[in-house]
Amino acid sequence: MASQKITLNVEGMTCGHCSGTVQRTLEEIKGIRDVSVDLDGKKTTFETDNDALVETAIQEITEAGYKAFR
Ligand SMILES: [Cu+2]
Repeated sequence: MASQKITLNVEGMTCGHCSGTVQRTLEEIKGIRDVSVDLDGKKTTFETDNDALVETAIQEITEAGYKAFR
């Protein structure tokens, strides 16, 4: 499968600590690369070639205490 750029909306981030937590959470998922988090824009983008990892990303962000959706 080709690499895709995914954007997720993330709600609940209020500061750089929050965005750093989301960033690290996503970087720990094998198969997700090039993570960036936009605190003001309330979103994150990353690259993956495994579409199933988008659900994993949403779950991990939720477990970290934020709300993520496509
Ligand atoms: Cu914060």
